[in-house]
Amino acid sequence: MDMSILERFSLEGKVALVTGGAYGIGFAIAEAYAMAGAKIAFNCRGQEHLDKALADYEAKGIQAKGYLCDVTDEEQVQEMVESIKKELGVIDILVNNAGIIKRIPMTEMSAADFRQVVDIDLNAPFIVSKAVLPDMIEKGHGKIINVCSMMSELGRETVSAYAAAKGGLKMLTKNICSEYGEYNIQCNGIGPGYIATPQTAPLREVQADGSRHPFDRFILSKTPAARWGNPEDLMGPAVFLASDASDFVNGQILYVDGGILAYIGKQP
Ligand code: NAP
Ligand code: GCO
Repeated sequence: MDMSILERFSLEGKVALVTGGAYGIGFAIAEAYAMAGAKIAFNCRGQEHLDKALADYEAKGIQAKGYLCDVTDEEQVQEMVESIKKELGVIDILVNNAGIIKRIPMTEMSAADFRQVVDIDLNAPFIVSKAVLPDMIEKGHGKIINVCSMMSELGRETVSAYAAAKGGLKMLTKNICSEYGEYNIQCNGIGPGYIATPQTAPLREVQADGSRHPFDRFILSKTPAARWGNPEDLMGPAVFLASDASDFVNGQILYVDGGILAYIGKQP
């Protein structure tokens, strides 16, 4: 009997690694994967973040495995992947979610700052993908989801390093698709719009006079949905990209942006 349509979205028996899954978008994606039946592994750099995340997953009934691992460090990544293999099994689903942003005008940005953003947001997805691909090839299937951005398509002031990294991540996604699609490995991107997480908190800060941050107002004028996204808005699209339902989807970036990329913006 053919798989039912809902079974196509099941992640039962799968092992998922979500990098940077301690909070924010990564936490929501990992939670969704657990709800769909997957075993969850996540990592971050801060012990405090790790401890709080384990408690937060536990509070949702999720027995996640957490690892202290800087995704830019190839040795730490290899060790983490080996530990996950021993404790949970071979990684079936990788979400390259860990990321940072530095909002600095390019002419004022140091080369070191530029490099750090590119290192975490682009080099690290290469490092972690390279660590999980051999087992995916041997197993005959795998899902890699790269967390891209509006800045994979558009620029804006002060985010030169981030946009360069996320633009590169879009092309790394297409290249992993091209190089490993024949092994039944699908590599797609998910492109969140403006999502309310700690990373965007400075852009939503309430002003001294109680008014909305100018950037907050700007984003609401540019979003047909007239709201910021929440990490929960990414849960369904992320499950789709990790499941059998997307086995013939490869090299695509699925934008979850409330319509920003389609819209010129509300007339002032
Ligand atoms: P966030 O709230 O700042 O969380 C980032 C996570 O990544 C944290 O768990 C952080 O934990 C971890 N991390 C950062 N650098 C790391 C490293 N070198 N090694 C391991 N873990 C690291 O960010 P977010 O808003 O959830 O964003 C998650 C991803 O979505 C990022 O790639 C971001 O670029 C992308 N994105 C965000 C938005 C948005 O509007 N929020 C929109 C589009 C795309 P530690 O600091 O403890 O390591
Ligand atoms: C910014 C924001 C954005 C979001 C996201 C949009 O400063 O413009 O941080 O970059 O994080 O990437 O998709």
